[in-house]
Amino acid sequence: MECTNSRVNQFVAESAELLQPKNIVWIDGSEAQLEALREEAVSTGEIVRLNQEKLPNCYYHRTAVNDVARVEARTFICSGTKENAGATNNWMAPAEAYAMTDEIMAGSMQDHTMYVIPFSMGVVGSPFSKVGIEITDSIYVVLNMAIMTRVGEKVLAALGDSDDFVRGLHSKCELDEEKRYILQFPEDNAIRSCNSGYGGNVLLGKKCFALRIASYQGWKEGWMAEHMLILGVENPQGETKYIAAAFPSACGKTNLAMLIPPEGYRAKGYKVWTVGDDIAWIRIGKDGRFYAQNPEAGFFGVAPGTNEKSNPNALACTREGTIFTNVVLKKDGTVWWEGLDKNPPHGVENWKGEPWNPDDGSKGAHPNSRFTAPARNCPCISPEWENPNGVPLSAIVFGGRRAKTAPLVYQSRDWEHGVFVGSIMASETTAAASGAVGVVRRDPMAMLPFCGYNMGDYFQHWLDMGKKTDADKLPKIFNVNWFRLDDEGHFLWPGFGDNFRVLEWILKRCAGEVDAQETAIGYVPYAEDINLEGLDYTISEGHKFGIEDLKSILTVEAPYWLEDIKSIREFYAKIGEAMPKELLAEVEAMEQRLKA
Ligand code: OXD
Ligand code: MN
Repeated sequence: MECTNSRVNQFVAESAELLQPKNIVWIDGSEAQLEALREEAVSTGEIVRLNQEKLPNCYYHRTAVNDVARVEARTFICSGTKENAGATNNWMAPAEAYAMTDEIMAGSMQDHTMYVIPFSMGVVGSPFSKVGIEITDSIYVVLNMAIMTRVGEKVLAALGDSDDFVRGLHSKCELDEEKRYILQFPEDNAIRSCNSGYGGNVLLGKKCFALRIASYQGWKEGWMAEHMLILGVENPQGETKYIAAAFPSACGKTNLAMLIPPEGYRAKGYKVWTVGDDIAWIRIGKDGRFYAQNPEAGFFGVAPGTNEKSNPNALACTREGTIFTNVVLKKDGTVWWEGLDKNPPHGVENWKGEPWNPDDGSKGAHPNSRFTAPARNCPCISPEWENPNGVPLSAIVFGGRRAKTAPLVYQSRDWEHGVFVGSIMASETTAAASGAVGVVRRDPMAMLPFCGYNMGDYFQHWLDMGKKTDADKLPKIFNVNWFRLDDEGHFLWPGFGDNFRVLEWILKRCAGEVDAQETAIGYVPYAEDINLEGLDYTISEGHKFGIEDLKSILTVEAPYWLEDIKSIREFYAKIGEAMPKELLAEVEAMEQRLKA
């Protein structure tokens, strides 16, 4: 494969000079080349070929035991000044970061092949899309990138001789935790990742590029890169409305993206279409509306808890062409994880490769074990998911895990207030599960670990985006909370498919078809306006869900909110100087309304 882009060639040459690989292989995107790499990785044990009858074209991989998740403490934004990274990011001066990783990575590929992966985030050639070049010494990375992004020759063709590409450098080195670094250089369009082999740290197209670098690019170029799923709701008339939604990790984003509406709705002809499950790039279209595109081509989903009931669509995605990481490997060459079914296998190998039985008292699959599955496998993939112009958004939804504080759903008063609602997003840690009000972690727009610049500037960018178009073209902003608990810690709302009832209310609000009550925090539904037909949910023994329960989870609990305001102020204070004054004024205004 020939590359004529001199900047790409220069980046590859400089990388080779540093890494000293045995040889260099360019990924052309052909099935023949990928198949040869699978063969090679199977022969070295890097991946295991699974039962090709039951799981055609599926493979299995284990990461090192010390390398199973993203490492936020070792993730740095290396911008010119500390101020540009802001108080919520780790910062390292670029010169120091390059010198440090030069030393760590020098000669690290001496006995290895260096792979060069040209990849596109977004449909190749779309005006939304961006190109990256990832250099890596891992075939596992190559194979995952080939699922999660569009790779190969066609990407270089689309790039032409442009310099607008992200330079991504990954080397596994010794997988030494003390020398593990995930470095983003937003001002240089560059990423460096070393001493890890875990997806979130090494599939550089995902969090590193499509969120950290892209959020910075969006700020500079007038668009947005967000940690959001995108879904379409089709009504019985065949019209589809689109929603983008941001939730912190582990709040069921993939489940919501692939939701199946309750039976009664399906009978009438309602349907949910998945456009994306993790990342949305949002631009203002020619008509002034906000359009969202999923820059990825696959799903890097958490396996445990995924089953025929919780998410049959996700499960269906994994039946072909999928790579499983850190799950249980069964003797018949299939896989298992906690929550897949009620028949845990016996006498198998756990995620570490040790002999394992379900009564051992340990988990067979790592809680953060993953599947990497092609989006095209998804039974409900939207016919619009590869539309080069993205899909027009009716609503943006924020959400978190709050035991008491937030109601099931509320709508912001306007765009600016909606930005405020996103900025105060939070989730409670496990203490919430036992009914106590847990430890609150603020996670604005679910971007705390993924914003590539100063969070205060990021908020200002959101405010500015709202001024770039007419108010009636803007998506309406909502907040949901599927996780309200009673005093004994039972979930008061059924969640999963029944969340469709809330999406229906949201879209009715967008169309101006339903009234709402104005409260101190925003517009809350009248309980009668949320359709409960066919809802059958038992909250706890002898307690069936009814309209009174709905009313209770729609109430705004002023004391909890006043308590929350303290933590909001602390968080805003931490952001400091860059904090937009509009949002500071929103806190004051909300406090006044709560006290009134
Ligand atoms: C993810 C995350 O892996 O948000 O998507 O952590
Ligand atoms: Mn995510």
